[in-house]
Amino acid sequence: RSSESNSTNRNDKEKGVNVQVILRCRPLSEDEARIHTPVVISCNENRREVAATQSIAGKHIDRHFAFDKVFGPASQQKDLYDQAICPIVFEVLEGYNCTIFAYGQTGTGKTYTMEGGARKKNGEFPSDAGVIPRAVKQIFDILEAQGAEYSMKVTFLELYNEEISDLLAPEETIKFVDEKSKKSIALMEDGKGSVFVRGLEEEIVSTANEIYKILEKGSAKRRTAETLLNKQSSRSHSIFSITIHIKENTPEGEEMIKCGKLNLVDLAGSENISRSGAREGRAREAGEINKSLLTLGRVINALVEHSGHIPYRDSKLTRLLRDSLGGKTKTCVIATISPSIHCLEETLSTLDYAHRAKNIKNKPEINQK
Ligand code: ADP
Ligand code: ZZD
Repeated sequence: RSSESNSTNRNDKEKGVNVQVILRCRPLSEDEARIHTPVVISCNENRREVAATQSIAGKHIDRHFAFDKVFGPASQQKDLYDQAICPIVFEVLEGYNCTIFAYGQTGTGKTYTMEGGARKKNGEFPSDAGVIPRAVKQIFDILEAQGAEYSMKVTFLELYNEEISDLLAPEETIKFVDEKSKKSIALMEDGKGSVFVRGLEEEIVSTANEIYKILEKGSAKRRTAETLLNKQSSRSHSIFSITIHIKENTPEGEEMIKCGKLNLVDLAGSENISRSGAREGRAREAGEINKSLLTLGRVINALVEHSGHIPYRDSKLTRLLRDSLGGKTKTCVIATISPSIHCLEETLSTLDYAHRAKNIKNKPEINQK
């Protein structure tokens, strides 16, 4: 196994590995089903294909897309986790940095996929729990089973209108943090091309329950800020990160520290960021242009077209997640869509976007000391 993973590592380093793109289509809601909303999406999970088809008034749409994995409307949270996310968590515990993005139109299931159903009062793990709580659970289960010596810290931030707020900052201070104000959180460059958030609260954790409590605190804070400041949650990005240091002894008896980081990113709704930019005018007038999301698209384009200049520096999101886009992090995008005819235009835009992201290559490296 070790020689196999060594040769894989060599390949990863030289040729790079593609961003993995997963497509998930939600079911029709009860209301949509009741009024017999036409379905225009069909998913073939075995062939890993999605088709968008519509035929009205002599206008035919019939487009097919292939992805690394496809999850249809009947897919369960556990299926997606076990098949697509579980292997990524193993890689984090081997010392890789990994990022999982959820991308899609508002209402297609980004939050359902990343967070899932609410925590149960009786402490039971909800069957509709999403990627974040499942990843947390798996990380602790594995570390406990290995009897590993480890330390862990988490951060949770929100990006809204190019302002970072710290969802873990102590009570009341829904600090607005931008480079101008003094005690603010600021994006800083570390001199090696990496960016970090100065002043961001890092919580040291040692149990899954502690993380769940932190998530609860962070979510509550997000909701309060939303109400107080009249934010539209569909326009904010959230990034929850877990960093794990694991102490290991080599067969030679030397001590070694492996460090892995998992970034879980729930992006703002992709509506208004159409590929052609055609609707940019109208959206811009409405003040709805999301600079970070727009820049993310431009970075992806620049990376896949191998244009010399990659505009990472044009937004906070792309500065923060630079390493996930053409860098040393392993990246996975979960694109979410609706099956409804009413969403077809946005769905096609999401499918195009996600399909393009498949061509990004990263060069993952293990962090080892
Ligand atoms: P978004 O975060 O993209 O705006 P949500 O996660 O809020 O979307 O999902 C919108 C609605 O659809 C929610 O009521 C959610 O519970 C439901 N939903 C989304 N995806 C699924 C799914 N795969 N299975 C069942 N219900 C889903
Ligand atoms: N989507 C749910 C939160 C909501 O909007 O209420 S589910 C998981 C990841 C990130 C943030 C919150 C959660 C969530 C949760 C629910 C209730 C209180 C705190 C956190 C969750 C769900 C299952 C297990 C752990 C955490």
